Formats: sequence, structure tokens, C-alpha cells
Amino acid sequence: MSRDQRVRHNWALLFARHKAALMQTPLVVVFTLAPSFLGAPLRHYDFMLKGLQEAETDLRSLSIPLLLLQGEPTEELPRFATAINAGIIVTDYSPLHISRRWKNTIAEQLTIPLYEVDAHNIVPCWLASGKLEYSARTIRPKINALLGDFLTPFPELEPLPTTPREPLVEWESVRQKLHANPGVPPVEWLTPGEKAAADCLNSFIQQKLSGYAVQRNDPNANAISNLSPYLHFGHISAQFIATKVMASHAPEEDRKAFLEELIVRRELSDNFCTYNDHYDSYEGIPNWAKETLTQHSGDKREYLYTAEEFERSATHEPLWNAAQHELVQSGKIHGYMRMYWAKKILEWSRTPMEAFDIAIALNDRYALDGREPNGYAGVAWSIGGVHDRPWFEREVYGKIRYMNANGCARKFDVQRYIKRWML
Ligand code: FAD
Ligand code: FO1
Repeated sequence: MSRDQRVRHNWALLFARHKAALMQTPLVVVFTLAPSFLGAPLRHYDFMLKGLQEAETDLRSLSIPLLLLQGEPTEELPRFATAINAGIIVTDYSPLHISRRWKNTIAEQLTIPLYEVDAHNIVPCWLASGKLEYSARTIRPKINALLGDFLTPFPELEPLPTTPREPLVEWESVRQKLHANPGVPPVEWLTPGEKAAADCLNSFIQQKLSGYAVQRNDPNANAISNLSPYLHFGHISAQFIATKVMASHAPEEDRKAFLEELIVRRELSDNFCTYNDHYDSYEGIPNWAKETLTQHSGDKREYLYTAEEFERSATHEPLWNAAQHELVQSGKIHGYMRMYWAKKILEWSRTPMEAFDIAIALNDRYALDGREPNGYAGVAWSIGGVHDRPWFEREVYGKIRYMNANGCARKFDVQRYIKRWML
């Protein structure tokens, strides 16, 4: 268990349970807690460990033990598999370099089968497409053609026919041993875990889904689901969300708009990270974007800020500073503001490469839903035109789509947003 840290609606866990029944062997769920994960600070570990603690309790009620191994996954997991004489290992799927490196290194050390199940996407990433897709337009028909096969009901997770055990994880000592940077403190406004995620989904469907198509671009409207941290840590299944949204009574246009984001845009991001090795760097953007940004690399930058000035919301633009404050304080930037936030980093950085690295670093450091394919694809879209097309040419941006505060003011009450976040 790595990406999909939940008990219900988890195909990797269901498959492992199925294999245990076939092989008539016990089943153990293992989470390997690495000493660090792409520099994630305390904010993320607090959210993640509370979610894992809930999963451990829920699994225990099914007599399925959850074990937490602390250390390098590539050492701890093979050692543990040997120690318990494991018959097979089943894992979930993540396209990130760190996850692939772990799994490849572990697979090389094993003499038993290792199965990888895409429990995150509705249409498994490698079935939706076997290559890097150009945009939502090209992947959408491929996903839609297979949705029917994969939008199926989930079977129940059967308990193990053994007596329930005592908790096998010393959560306090796990927290002591973890050296997560307290510089980015936990958030209070969002409760971690599978139950809170389900409640978040229910209140979204009941109170916000109607009107989502129009309201979702207004950061003052509180119209978006706030499901992304739960999806990032796998506390909730996208497939489960999709089936609940489809079955809701919200207007068709709102359901369609939400499912486009949840299914097509989200699975396009996994496609991007699966088939583009440079998904988290400027190197990974398309050639047309590199050419146009290079052509304009000599343009005069009216404003220039360092990574540290961006981090401190120390720019001349109150709207941008407010978006950065929202990120630092709440661990999330509203989806519409996120595009504007990243594009201004392009406009006010020395080079596009530096802008790309700054946006990724700030997003991964502060965003609860960060270190996520959606984040890498989101930055690459904003700064490098990935999944987008050339627009009217202008200073600094070249043909990369432009956004500015006036554009925001046409969409929503900018002063209200600034007041809310410039505490
Ligand atoms: P809702 O509007 O309620 O959407 C529901 C779900 O649909 C989201 O949780 C997400 O899984 C998916 N979704 C929505 N918009 C997008 C999108 N543009 N691309 C892919 N999937 C989408 N998303 C992250 O999950 N983590 C990130 O680190 C992240 N960084 C981003 C950085 C930039 C520069 C940009 C432009 C976008 C980024 N996104 C990221 C995508 C999007 O902004 C967020 O997914 C969305 O705002 C999450 O909030 P929500 O769940 O309340 O959104
Ligand atoms: N997955 C693990 O298997 N072990 C970890 O120690 C771990 C830490 C971690 C910290 C922050 C974070 O945002 C994610 C983390 N994850 C960890 C992985 C995560 O759940 C996903 O597998 C990847 O982010 C892919 O989306």
C-alpha cells in the first residue's frame, strides 16, 4: 500500500485478498514509511499518518493486519517478505519516479511474483493509452471507450478467517522517529482519512455539485470539492466518486463538468507522468513551447523575483500574493488561481527553467495535494504549454497562454479574495 491508502474501493487490496483466498494463505498489508519523500514536510505526514491509522483500525476489524515498516522501502520490504516467507506481493500504481524506482529495485531482489494494480485511475493508465497523449481531446475518446468496462460496482473486502489481533503499529514511536520539517505545520480545516473523505464527497454532492460548471472558476464561491488531498493520499477512490456523481440529481452540465476534471484531466496527468520521463522539469515541455520561450528569453522582465521572494508573497501584485498566502496557509490554491499563480511565476522569473522549478518546489512544499501527477501536469500546462496549444504571441510568454489580474477581475471579485487571504 503506497498511493492508495484506503480500505474500501481499493482494487489492489481486493486483488491481494482474492489471491490470498486462492492460495489459502494469510494477507498482510504493509506500508513502508520512507525517511523522506520528495522533501514532504510535517503538514503531509500528519495528514497521511492519521489516514493510515484509520486504515489500520478498519483493517483490524476485518482481521487483516496493517504493518508499517520505517526505513528505505527498497531494503525494508524485501527483508520483510523474506522474513514472513511471502508467496506474492501486490502493490498499487504510481507513475512518479520515486515510486517506480522503489518498485523496480524491489522487484529485482524478489524471487516471488510482484503484481502492480492501478487502483488510482478508473481506466488503468496503461490501458487508456500506451503512449504520451497530446491533450484532453486525444485521450478523452480512449478513456470514454473503456469507461463502461471499468465503472463497475466494487465487491466487498472479505475479512480474513482469523481472530482479530492487537494493533501492530506503535504510532507514537513512528511519529518520534520521523524527522518531518515542522516549518510547514498541519492544516486544521481538513480532516484526514477515509471517513472524512466520504463526508467531504457527500457534502459536495448535496451542496455544491449543482452550479459547479459555472461556479468552479470563482475562488470566492467555495464551489469546488476539496477532494484533491484525499485523492492524492488515496483516502478515496476516483471510481467511487464518479459513480456517486453520476447517480446524483445534479444538472447534467454540472455532472459533466466535474467528471471531465475528475476522469479525463486527472487520468491525463497520470498519462503525462507515465510516458514523459521529464514530467517534473522544463525539459519535459513540448518543442514548440521551448522554441517560443527561448525566442523571448531576452525580453525585458518588468518585475523579477527570487524563489524566496515568491515564497514570502513579496511581489508587487496583491492578487498573486494572496494566492501564495492561500497556498501557504491552507495547503491548497483554488484551481483557477493556480493557473494564474504559476503563469505569473513564469512572467516574473529570470528564466522559464527557473520559473518551472520554483512553481514545482512551492507546490510540493506547501500543497497538501502536491507531489502529484496533477501538480506536475498543472505546472507544465501553465508554464510549458503541455496539453495546451500556442496562443497569440507576446512579451516573455511567447505563445504560451497568458493570464493576468484583469482577466481574473472579469471572472470574480478580486478584492474579496485578496482581503480573505492577505491576513
Ligand atoms: P475540483 O474542481 O473539485 O476537482 C475534483 C478533482 O478533479 C480534483 O481533485 C482533481 O483530481 C481533478 N481535477 C480538477 N482539475 C484538474 C486539473 N486541472 N488537472 C487534473 N485534475 C484535475 N491538482 C492536484 O491534485 N495536485 C496538485 O499539486 C495540483 N497542482 C496544480 C498546479 C497548477 C499550476 C495547476 C494549474 C493545477 C494544479 N492541479 C493540481 C490541478 C487542479 O488545480 C486541482 O486538481 C484542483 O484545484 C483540486 O481541487 P479540488 O479537488 O477542490 O477540485
Ligand atoms: N508513499 C509511500 O509508500 N511511503 C512513504 O513514505 C510516502 C510518503 C509520502 C509523503 C508525502 C506524500 O505527499 C506522499 C507520500 N507517499 C508515500 C506516496 C504517495 O502516497 C503517492 O504514492 C505518490 O505521491 C504518488 O502520487
